[in-house]
This record gives sequence, structure tokens and C-alpha cells, in this order.
Amino acid sequence: MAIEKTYSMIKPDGVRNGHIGEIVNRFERAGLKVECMELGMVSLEQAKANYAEHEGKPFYEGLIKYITSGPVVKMVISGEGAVAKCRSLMGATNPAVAAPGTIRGDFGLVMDENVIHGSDSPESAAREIAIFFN
Ligand SMILES: Nc1nc2c(ncn2[C@@H]2O[C@H](COP(=O)(O)OP(=O)(O)O)[C@@H](O)[C@H]2O)c(=O)[nH]1
Ligand SMILES: [Mg+2]
Repeated sequence: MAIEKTYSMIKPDGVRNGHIGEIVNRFERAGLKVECMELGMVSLEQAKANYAEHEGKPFYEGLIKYITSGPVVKMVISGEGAVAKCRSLMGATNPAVAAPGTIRGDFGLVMDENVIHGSDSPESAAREIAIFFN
């Protein structure tokens, strides 16, 4: 393991339902550090770039519409093994099966609104950080 950076984003439902503080608290309690943080909208260009790998899938259009529908919290998180650590704190993609104690398991209900995004590799993290922070 090494000190890594990852991109994490509290999605519109997480912001709307008032989970910002709890999520940031979980990251910090786990020893991760918030390097950058911004509350704001995701542009259509940013949404398409971030989710390029999913273009053409049945849920793609809904995903783009959703992620641009309301304010999100964009974050750069750093720490030892930050990419995997964030993913494990997030839990499984589908909140219906995400383990209790994970962010998605505790605050999500459906796949379309699953509370949080996190990069899936150090390479994705570098790409995604460049999309959202200059
Ligand atoms: N409605 C729907 N949304 C999906 C599905 N798969 C993925 N998504 C959404 O697209 C996002 C990106 O998918 P993916 O990269 O596979 O999952 P993640 O890395 O765990 O966020 C997920 O967080 C979901 O919001 C699906 O089968 N149905
Ligand atoms: Mg993903």
C-alpha cells in the first residue's frame, strides 16, 4: 500500500437527505484526509466524462440526468490505500445488498440513488480528479 488520492462524490440524494457530515466523519474516522471539497453542480460535460465507461448501457441516460440534477459534494480524499478504503466504506453498488455499516447500506435504498461515488482504481482516481478539480 501507499499514500493514494481518490475522487469521492456525495451524490444528489446524499446531499438532499442530509448525509454530508456523517459521510465526511466516516472518512476521517477511518484515517483518511479530505484534501479538497466543493459543494456544487456537476456539468453535463463532467458527468459524461466521469461515466464514459457506462455510455450505451440501459441506465446511462438516467445516471447522467440524475448526477446533474442537484448539488453534490466533490472531494479529493487521501491516505494509505485510499482508493480501496473509500470503496469499502461505501459498500456495494446496489444499496439493497450493501452491508449494514457501509455508507450505501445505511443511507441508500435503490441503485439509481446510491448516495456516493468513489473511484475504482488509482488510474480512475487521477482521471476523475482532473475532471472535477483543476
Ligand atoms: N439503475 C441502474 N443504475 C446502475 C446500474 N449499474 C450501475 N448503476 C449506476 O451507475 C453508477 C456507476 O456504476 P458502477 O461504476 O458500476 O458502480 P460504482 O463504481 O459502485 O458506483 C452506480 O453507482 C449506479 O448509480 C444498474 O444496473 N441500474
Ligand atoms: Mg464505478
